[in-house]
Amino acid sequence: MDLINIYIVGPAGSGKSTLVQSLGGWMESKGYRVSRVNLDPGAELICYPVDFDIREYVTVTELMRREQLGPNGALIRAAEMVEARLEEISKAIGSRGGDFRILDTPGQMEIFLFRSFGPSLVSRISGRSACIFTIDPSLASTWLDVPVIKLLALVIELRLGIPALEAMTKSDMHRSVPSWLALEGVPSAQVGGLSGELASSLASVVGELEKKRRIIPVSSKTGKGIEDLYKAIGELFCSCGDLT
Ligand SMILES: Nc1nc2c(ncn2[C@@H]2O[C@H](COP(=O)(O)OP(=O)(O)O)[C@@H](O)[C@H]2O)c(=O)[nH]1
Ligand SMILES: [Mg+2]
Repeated sequence: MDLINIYIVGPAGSGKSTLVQSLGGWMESKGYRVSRVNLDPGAELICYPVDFDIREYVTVTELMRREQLGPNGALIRAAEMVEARLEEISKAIGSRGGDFRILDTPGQMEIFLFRSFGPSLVSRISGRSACIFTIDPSLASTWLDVPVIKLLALVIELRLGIPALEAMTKSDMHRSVPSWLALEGVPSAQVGGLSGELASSLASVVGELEKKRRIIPVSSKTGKGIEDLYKAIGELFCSCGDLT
């Protein structure tokens, strides 16, 4: 089986690092070899065993101290420093093998997506690649949020050039997935006001662009949904859904 890179991308606090830990642990329990990569120069504590750590090259804390920068300025500076050493860094990451390489991306997803950091790195690292977009339940509180989530997933695919799966994290914190999350369109009866009209128009445009993907609820705390996520990764690469 060719190595598969899985990039975990999502807003700060959406459960990326915890998912690296739970998904990696689950894969290992099934006998797969997994390497874990931290690409977040701003990470403080890391909850999983790291095989490659970007903080060996640059850390936000050190930049704040040395260059008298605030946290956002230091993060941008860190991204610039990574971009300048991309060749060396991607080679070092590429030397960490296994069946799966799970890559934890910076807390602030815009640093990874909208600068050259993410797209350039993804294009340099060997193996087949996919991305998991981690959606915090608080980002999905009404049906108006569906087109926003779907649009963000498309932006991720557009910027990184790899397929994205949508995972709603922390599913143990809500009793069931709201029915509108499986929505293929926004119910016209609910459309009202500027946001409603916009969401409805966006939903029809996004619906045409997006492959019919469901949002997969997962909990890193209980392990529920981790196997579904794994199967969805399999389906991206092989129509039978079996990675082997
Ligand atoms: N209840 C619950 N909390 C979670 C889960 N996943 C992550 N968290 C918590 O959410 C917070 C942010 O998680 P983290 O993985 O650091 O997010 P990141 O910034 O996206 O890497 C932490 O306090 C985690 O313990 C989950 O599945 N269930
Ligand atoms: Mg993190």
